[in-house]
Amino acid sequence: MYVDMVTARHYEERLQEEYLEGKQPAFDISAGPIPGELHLAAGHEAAAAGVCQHLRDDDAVTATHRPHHVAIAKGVDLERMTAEIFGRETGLGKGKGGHMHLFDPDVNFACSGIIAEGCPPAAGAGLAAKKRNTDSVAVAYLGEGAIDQGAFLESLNFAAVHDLPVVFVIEDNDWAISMPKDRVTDVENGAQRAGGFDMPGVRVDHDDAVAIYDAAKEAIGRARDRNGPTLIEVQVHRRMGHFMGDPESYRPEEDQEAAAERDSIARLEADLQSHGVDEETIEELRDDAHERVEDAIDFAKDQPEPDPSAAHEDMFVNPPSGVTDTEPEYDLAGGDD
Ligand SMILES: Cc1ncc(C[n+]2csc(CCOP(=O)(O)OP(=O)(O)O)c2C)c(N)n1
Ligand SMILES: [Mg+2]
Repeated sequence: MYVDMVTARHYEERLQEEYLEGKQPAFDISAGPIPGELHLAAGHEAAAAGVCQHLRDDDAVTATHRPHHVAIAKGVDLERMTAEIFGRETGLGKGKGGHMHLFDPDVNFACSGIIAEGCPPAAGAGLAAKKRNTDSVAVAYLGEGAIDQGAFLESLNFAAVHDLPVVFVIEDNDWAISMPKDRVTDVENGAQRAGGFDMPGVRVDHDDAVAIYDAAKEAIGRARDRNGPTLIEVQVHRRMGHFMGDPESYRPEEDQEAAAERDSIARLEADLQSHGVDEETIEELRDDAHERVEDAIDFAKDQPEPDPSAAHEDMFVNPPSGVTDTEPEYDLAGGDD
């Protein structure tokens, strides 16, 4: 868990630096080595590491618009993921999806820029596992800002009614862009939503990786044993802006300071030390993680950009005529249309 967490933290800090290159002084979102929006997840690492530790490659995970920590913990190929974020041809989506649309079929990982969008596909993956009679499970991540979305509530219902092996994980960072949680919902915590669907709902109040690990162990075990879905809410902290370039003028300074103080990585380090892991070992793990991140960034920067002529490739199964010269791979309709 520690390795996943320090990898993810260093990754976000390095992307923050890379992203700003060329975008200033006037903020130009398309300039620099990382084009487009960028949502960083520093402060969310424990929610990824504690849950994904229990998962196998055949288990499915759908993450949010803030996906890197979860992708890292799920074992997504870091070099191809970074190439995707840098918009390069060898990226997971040939450089055309960007940081919010990372797909790695080798480890069954996907994410989306549409909030709560990962919930229905996770329920679908759970249904597929059930129909195929395997013991794989699916995990859907969402933010606390998405707990009133229809896609989430319908997926909870579907998973409950069909007893699907799905775990829903709400990352509660108190903010949905500039909107504080208590202005959009009256429930004290998102895990209460579970009651309406007669499924277990658990809240972990601190971004304590070990507590999250324990809660996830039970929920994922329940799903694997075919005992139905669980909803977990985890308190995390947004250490950075909603997206890169967010001036956070809406956010009280104390809130920012509190997020910086409650550091799940420092907490886990202290835990490791109290269990006899020495500082030298911790440093080694951290250095190796940092090196892996640097290698992935170097790799990405070396990769070619996609040829503009590829812009329309891979968009349609059966491209309308004139959209692309490439022959359709499939003929699902079995006819001309
Ligand atoms: C369906 C939908 N509505 C609105 C948006 C715009 N949007 C992007 S992120 C966001 C807030 C998300 O907050 P939360 O779910 O708490 O996740 P966080 O950003 O805090 O991780 C919104 C409203 C969107 N992407 N999708
Ligand atoms: Mg939020």
